[in-house]
Amino acid sequence: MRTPETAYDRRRLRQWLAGEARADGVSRRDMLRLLAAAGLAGAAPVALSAPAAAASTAGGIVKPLPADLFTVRGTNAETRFASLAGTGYHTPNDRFFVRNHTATPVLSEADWKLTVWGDGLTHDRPVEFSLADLKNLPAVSRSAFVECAGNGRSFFTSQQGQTVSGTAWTLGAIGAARWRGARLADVLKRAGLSRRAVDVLPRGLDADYVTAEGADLGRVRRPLPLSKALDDVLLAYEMNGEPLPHDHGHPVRVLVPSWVGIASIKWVGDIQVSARPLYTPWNTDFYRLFGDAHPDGGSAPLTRQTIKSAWELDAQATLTAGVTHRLTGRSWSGGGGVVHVEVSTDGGATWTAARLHDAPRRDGWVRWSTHWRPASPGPHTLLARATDSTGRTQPDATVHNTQGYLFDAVVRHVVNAV
Ligand SMILES: Nc1nc2c(c(=O)[nH]1)N[C@H]1C(S)=C(S)[C@@H](COP(=O)(O)O)O[C@H]1N2
Ligand SMILES: [Mo]
Repeated sequence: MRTPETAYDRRRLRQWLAGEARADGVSRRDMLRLLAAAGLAGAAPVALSAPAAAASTAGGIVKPLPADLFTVRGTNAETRFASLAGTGYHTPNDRFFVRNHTATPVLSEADWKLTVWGDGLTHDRPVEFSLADLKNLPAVSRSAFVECAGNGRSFFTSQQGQTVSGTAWTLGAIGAARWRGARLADVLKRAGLSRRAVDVLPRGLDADYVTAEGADLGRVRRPLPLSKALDDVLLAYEMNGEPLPHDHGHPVRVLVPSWVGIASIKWVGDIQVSARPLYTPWNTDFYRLFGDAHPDGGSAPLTRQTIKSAWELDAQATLTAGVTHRLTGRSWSGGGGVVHVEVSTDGGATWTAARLHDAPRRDGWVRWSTHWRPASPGPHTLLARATDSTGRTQPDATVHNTQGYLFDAVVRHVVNAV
């Protein structure tokens, strides 16, 4: 599949080979592996300096994480899907999942500023924006989900018997919110965007990310191609009508609709605008597909999210047999709005259409419901399978990748009738 990002990535890598790209905090080995995968090799790449060591920080989420709303996983908190039943279209801020590489920094609006800098600006001179400056630009509201690329990762193991690395999310590493903020395009234009600009690199103000092996990868940052940066990306300062909460990037985060969550950098403090392609560990070693079914050096950097469905029920939920229940759930896709959802209550032997409660929405999910009367006590397997506006339907199994990204298969949700 030759997506625009694939072609763009090959061009970037060629430029790195020619010494025209920058790779900060990326090992030479990773760059060489990517070059091999893209079928580019030959010239000797420039030497890279070794990353400096730093102490790792303890995880910390500011908002309360009651057990009926969240499952805590390391420095992260997964939304319990059962807690979304009846909450409306947007995920309330108090139950929106949190994915932190390190810990939530508590930043003040008054002290915050955004620095836009780099050789992709016309004057190559840093330009600063206060929160008031951002609010003086035209405000845009948009409804979009943020979903971790690893959402559903645990099912590679529990359903497919495969080993993957990373946080063992079930399906709750997603939330949909109404975001309000300035267009990144307006900020870049105001800063003086040059025609030479190719990459935009937002960077968080949270602490350096130190891997389990002790490598300091620097602050969380991932390059965005200029084409996406100028398209539909926001610098959001409101979430569901409230100032952005601390855990979700207060006072300002990047919001990249339909793309993997890592693109939506929280607590953004500076944005490098570059005339040369940029690499960070977040578009080299992470957020590509590696494994037997993928090119040796990995796929192109991940962009759009995949397609999924979830029941608003706990795993192993208990339901009364012989009684009709109204069951609810949600389905979503990064490829387009969800147009159809089928459900099965007998492990996949028979399927019926679920009733959809929302029109198909790009960058969003649809709520759905079905009625079911468990005829007999005992375990039953519920399945839900979505189809999006591009015609894509959830498969029975997901092709394995070592880091467990983009799980899209139908999940087998076991409940117990009593
Ligand atoms: N600065 C910063 N931005 C970040 C992260 C982070 O750890 N630090 N995590 C990313 C990842 S992997 C995801 S999935 C989303 C999660 O957003 P949320 O915590 O608001 O749900 O934020 C992204 N932005
Ligand atoms: Mo993520």
